[in-house]
Amino acid sequence: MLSITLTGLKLKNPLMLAAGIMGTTGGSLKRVAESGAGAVVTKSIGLEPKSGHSNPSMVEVDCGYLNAMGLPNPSYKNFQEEIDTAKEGDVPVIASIFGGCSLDFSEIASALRADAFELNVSCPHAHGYGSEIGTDQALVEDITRAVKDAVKVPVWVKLTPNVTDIKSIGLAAEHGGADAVVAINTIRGMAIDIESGYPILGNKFGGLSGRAIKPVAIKCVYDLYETLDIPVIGVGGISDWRDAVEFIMAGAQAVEIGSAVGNNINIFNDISSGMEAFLEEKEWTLDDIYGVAHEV
Ligand code: RRO
Repeated sequence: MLSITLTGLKLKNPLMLAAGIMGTTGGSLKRVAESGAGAVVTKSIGLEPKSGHSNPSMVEVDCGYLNAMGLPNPSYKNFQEEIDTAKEGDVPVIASIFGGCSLDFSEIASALRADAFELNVSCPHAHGYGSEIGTDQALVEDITRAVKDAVKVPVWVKLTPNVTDIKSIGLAAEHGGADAVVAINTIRGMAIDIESGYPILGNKFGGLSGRAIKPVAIKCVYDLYETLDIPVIGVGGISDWRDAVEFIMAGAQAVEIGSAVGNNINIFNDISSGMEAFLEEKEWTLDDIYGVAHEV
């Protein structure tokens, strides 16, 4: 009832693990796959091993989390084995990758075997990476095209909400040949400890995720659906089946779940059952609700 074909990939449901959560080892990705996810996305992988920003790198705030992990990863040169282990979970494995230029991205993508690539041009706190390049339309188009030329599998581009007009960046990805866009990465934010007066995160600022960002993500998905011809994948603050339905109504063909997986690894099964019961009661299919908010 919930199965879909997304950029050519067959998914048993439209609920995927978002990049950055339980995505650094093949074992944890496999565990999420076996817990009901339709697909899993790895932690973002770069050219060289990186230890990330200093601690604290994550803090709980009202309605969400602030993180400045700083792209910690073992390098693509040490990651194929993890992807192969994740594949034992029998769902598509999407490699999230990052770099500073199109050459970095194409080197990594051509070396890894994955079912699709998600290009991270949206991390809000990484000097020379992420949103520093993902706010430049020409760079986004160039990087997307370079990866499309280097691989035969679908290429998704994960967008930053930290821009005035996300539609123009989505269009740049589409012009570069992207098969889908993913919206959104975290929203730049900060917290200060009032006893000491110091910023709490080791990196001083970071990215906000969790419930607080859902309305921002919904608006981005809604706008991208109106503007683009390629599928939009929604992510940001999903914690129950109602949130997933809302994203699909806004125009997402599928969704990714991040922060909420930290509290409940069974969330994929919980959301699938909730969505199935809702659709059955309404006598609707996924197709009936897809983008329905645009019809009013
Ligand atoms: O590693 C991180 O600090 C990180 C990444 Br790569 C990202 O894309 N988004 C985010 O909030 N944190």
